[in-house]
Amino acid sequence: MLPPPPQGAMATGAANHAVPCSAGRPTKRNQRRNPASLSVRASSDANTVTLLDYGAGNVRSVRNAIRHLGFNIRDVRSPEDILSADRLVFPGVGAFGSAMDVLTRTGMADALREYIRRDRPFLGICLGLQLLFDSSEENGPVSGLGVIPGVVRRFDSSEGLIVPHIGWNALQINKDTQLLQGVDGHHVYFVHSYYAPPSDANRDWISSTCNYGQSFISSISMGNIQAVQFHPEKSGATGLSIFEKFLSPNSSGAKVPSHKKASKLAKRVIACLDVRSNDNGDLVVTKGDQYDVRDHSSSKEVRNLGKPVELASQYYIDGADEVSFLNITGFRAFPLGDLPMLEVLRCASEKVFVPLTVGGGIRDFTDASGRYYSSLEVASEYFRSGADKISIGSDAVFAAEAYLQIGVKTGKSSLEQISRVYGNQAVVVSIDPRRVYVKSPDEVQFKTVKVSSKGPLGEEYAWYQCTVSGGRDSRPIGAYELAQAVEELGAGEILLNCIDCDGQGCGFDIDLIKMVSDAVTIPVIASSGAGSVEHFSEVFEKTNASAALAAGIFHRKEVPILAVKEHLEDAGVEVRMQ
Ligand code: 1PR
Repeated sequence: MLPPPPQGAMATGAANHAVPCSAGRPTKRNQRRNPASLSVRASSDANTVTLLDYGAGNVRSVRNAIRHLGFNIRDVRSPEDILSADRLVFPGVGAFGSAMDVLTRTGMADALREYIRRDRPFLGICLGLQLLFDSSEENGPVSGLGVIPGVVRRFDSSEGLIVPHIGWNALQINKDTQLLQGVDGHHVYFVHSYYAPPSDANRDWISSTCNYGQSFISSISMGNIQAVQFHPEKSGATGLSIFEKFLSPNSSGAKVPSHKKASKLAKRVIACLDVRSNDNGDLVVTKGDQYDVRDHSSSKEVRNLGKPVELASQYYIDGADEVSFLNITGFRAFPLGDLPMLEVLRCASEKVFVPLTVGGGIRDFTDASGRYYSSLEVASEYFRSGADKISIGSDAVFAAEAYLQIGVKTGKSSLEQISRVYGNQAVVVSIDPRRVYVKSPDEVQFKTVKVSSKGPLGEEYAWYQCTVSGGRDSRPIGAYELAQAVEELGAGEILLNCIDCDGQGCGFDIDLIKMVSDAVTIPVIASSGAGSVEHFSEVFEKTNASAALAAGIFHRKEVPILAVKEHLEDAGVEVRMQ
C-alpha cells in the first residue's frame, strides 16, 4: 500500500497556486534545471535530495530549508524510492508508535533498514533519530527500526524539569564529523519530550550529546548514517550550514561567526507580530495599547507598523529566536477564509529558519454554506502553510472552563485534538488576562498574588482574570487556574500576555509571570510591556519564564533584538548569539 500523500507536498502545490513567494527568484542551481526532467530519474541528480515524508505532520520547514539551499526534492512514494535514493532526508514527525506503524505497513521500515545497512547517505531529524533505536516508551513500549541499541525515554518532569525541552541548547561534540564542523559553541533548536539515552552499547554511534536534566544523545554518526535530535531547519544559519554539509558533502557549509561559547539551554527572545486587516483590507502588522489597536487621533485607523513577511524576515536576520504571528481578529471570521494570512505564513516560512508560531481563530467552525470544519482542520492548514506551532486563545479558555467544571477530559476540545495529532510541543496556549485588585485573597475563588505595587484603592492583592475575543469578554477563570488546566489538557507551552501591560513599555508583569511560571512544568513565554533591555533581564532573573516576547519596541525600532541579547549576556543570562 502506498503511503498517504505527503502533506508538505500538498501544501507546496497549494502555495504554487497562490502568489508565489520566491518563484520569481530561482536559485542558480534551479535555473540550470529543466523542471520537466525532475520526475524521470531525479535520484541521479546531484542537486536532488530524496525526502521521506510519511504524511504525519508538517515537514514544510525541512522542504523550505532544502530549497533555500538550492536543492530539488524528490518525494518517496514507494519503498523502492528509498533504495534508489542517492541522499535521503528523514524528518520524523508525530508520535513514535504511529510513525512505526505507517513505516511497517508500507514496507518503508524494511527499505530504510536496507538503505542504512548499505551505508547510503542518510540524515534523520528529531523522530528520524529516535526511530533508529530498538524501541521507545512513547505510547509503548513500541519497537523501532532496531539499528542502534537503546530505548527512547520521556524526560521526567516530576522534579520540576520543564517538559517539552523547547529551545536553543548547546552540544557537547565527541566525534569529529564533517556534519558538525563549526557547530561547536553554537546553540541549535530542540523541541521534544522524548530522548535517547547514551549507553555503553550505543557509544560508538554518538557524535554529540546535550544536557537537559540529564545527558541525552543529540546526534549520531556512523559511516554515511547521520541523525540529529535537534532541528537544523529551524536552527538559523548554524542549522542551514549543517544541512548544506549533508547536501553537498564537499562543501564546508556557510561560515557561522563565532561568539561566546554556548553551554546550556538559552533563554529565548521572541518577536511577535499582531496581524489584522486594516480599513482598506490590507493585512498589516498592528500594535495595541492594552489591546486597542486603533489610532487615538480622529481617524481612529488601525495602526499600521509594517508588512508581515518583511518584518518577520527582518527579525529572523536580527536574531529573533522565534517569530509569532497572531491573527488578532481571527476569532471573528473563519480563519481558513483568510487566505492572505495563510499566504503570509507560506512566504514567511520560506525566509525564516527559526520556529514560526501562528495563532488566531483556531476553533470548530461551520461556514455560511453549512460545512463544518474542525479546529484540527484549521490547525492542520496552519501547519501545512508553514507554522511550527499553533497558538490557541479563546477556545482554550472555554475548554479549560469545561474541564474544571466536569473534572473529566473529553478529548474533544481543540487543544486535546491538536496536541494528540501533532504532539503537545506544537500547541501553545495564549492567555489574555487582566489584573483585578482585591483587598484580601478570600474575596475570590481564584489564586491571588500579593502585588508589588498596590491597587488604586490601596489593594494589596490581585487575581488575573482571563478574557476571550482579544480581551473583549471576561471569563470566570483566573490565569493560574487556566494555565494548570491547559497543561493537563495537552498544551506544550504558554504565551502569557497581560492586557494591563500591553504596549505600555513599563516592563513585564512580574507578579503574574512568577505566579504562572511556578504553577506549571511547561515553558512559559513572558509577554506584554517590554520597554527596555533591562525589562528582559528582570523577567529572567525574577521568574521561571523560558522566553520573553516583545512587539512594539521591535516594530518601532526603539530597541534592537541584538541589544536585548547583548544586555542579557552581560547580565549572565545565556542567550543564542548568531
Ligand atoms: O482567541 O484563539 O482567536 O486568538 C487570538 C490571539 O490574538 C490571541 O493570542 C490574543 O492574544 C491575540 N490578540 C487578540 N486581540 C489582540 C489585540 O491586541 N487587540 N493581541 C491580540 C495580543 C498581545 C501580544 C503583544 C504583547 C507584546 N497581543 O501578542 O504582542 O502584548 O506587546 P508589547 O511588547 O508591545 O507590549 P484566538
